Amino acid sequence: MDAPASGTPEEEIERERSQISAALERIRRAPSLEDLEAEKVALLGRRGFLSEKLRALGALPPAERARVGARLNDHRADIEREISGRRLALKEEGRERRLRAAALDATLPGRGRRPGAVHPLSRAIDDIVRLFQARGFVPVDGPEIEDEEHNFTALNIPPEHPARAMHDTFYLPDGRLLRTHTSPVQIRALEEQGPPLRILAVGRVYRRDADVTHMPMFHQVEGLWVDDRVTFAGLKGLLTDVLRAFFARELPVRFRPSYFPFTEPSAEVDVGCVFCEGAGCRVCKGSGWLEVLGSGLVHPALYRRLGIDPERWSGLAFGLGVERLTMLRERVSDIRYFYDNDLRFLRSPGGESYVCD
Ligand code: 2U9
Repeated sequence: MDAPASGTPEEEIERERSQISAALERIRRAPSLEDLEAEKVALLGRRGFLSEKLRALGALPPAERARVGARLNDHRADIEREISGRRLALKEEGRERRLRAAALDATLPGRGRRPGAVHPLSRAIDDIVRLFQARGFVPVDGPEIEDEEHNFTALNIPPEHPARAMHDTFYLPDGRLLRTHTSPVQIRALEEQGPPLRILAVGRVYRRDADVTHMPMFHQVEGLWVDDRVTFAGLKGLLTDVLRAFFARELPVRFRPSYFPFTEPSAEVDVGCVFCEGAGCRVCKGSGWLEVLGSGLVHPALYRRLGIDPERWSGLAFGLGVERLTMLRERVSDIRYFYDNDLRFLRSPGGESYVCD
């Protein structure tokens, strides 16, 4: 503010008016709330322009004091009105600036939320385990590094048996091996707890093999139910029910005679082709059937080796490859998709690019 005025009262009033109107103009143009606050302090603060003027009132004669006082009050009211108007305007400008900075186009389509999903193989394992648990089977674990005794010999696969070569085993330098099936888990359960038992061995197995339907590591589920009255008819009923529940369809199921060293009799289990409904297609090689399981009654030689009486106990056994069953259920054309970790596949395993035609 200018220095205290000297001159005629008219000149002084005129100077004061122009000072006030300059101040009001600064208020209207204040670029920020901080500048506005500084202006307020300079005009209305304890040592501000108006306070100095008011203090000077006391020195005036009473008649003039009232007049000048009234004028100063008018100035104060003008100043306060302009300040609160500018404050509102600045706040509104700030709000608009912030909104513009966070610009949101409400007409854009939503990005959506992509929740995680359980891997198709884990989903299949969960389903299979649940179905067998509902039928009294108890899941059991065992080592993935095995010895020849538990992986082969105890299963009636002696050293020179061609089945050993068929399994394409990974051997460790010390003669141990990566289990080629989950059967040794069940041998260990028979050794440790003996019959009666109803167990499910689920886990990774390893074979030197790799193409569109084979991986060097894959997952098996094997079941073993040993009791005093287990029958082949029971085996057929059990597996038929579980397969229909797994595929959620009343599929035709057939048991075809086969050979495994650890079961006698043995049967491979087929379901009506889920792709062509039995008419014959590329996947079922024109047969109308898909092989999904191996099964049989436990070979008496296994019991004898373990000191279990084959006259007293009978058992059913089965084995399945989780990847194969999942490929059929989800219509996946290449086993390697399960392990590529490509989110496009994982979000839609049966999606167009991955299905069998
Ligand atoms: C014990 C006794 C018997 C397990 C069985 C199969 C038939 C079978 C294959 C299916 C596809 C393996 O993953 S696959 O290549 N399995 O065909 N497995 S019976 O039999 C046993 C297991 C343990 C003590």
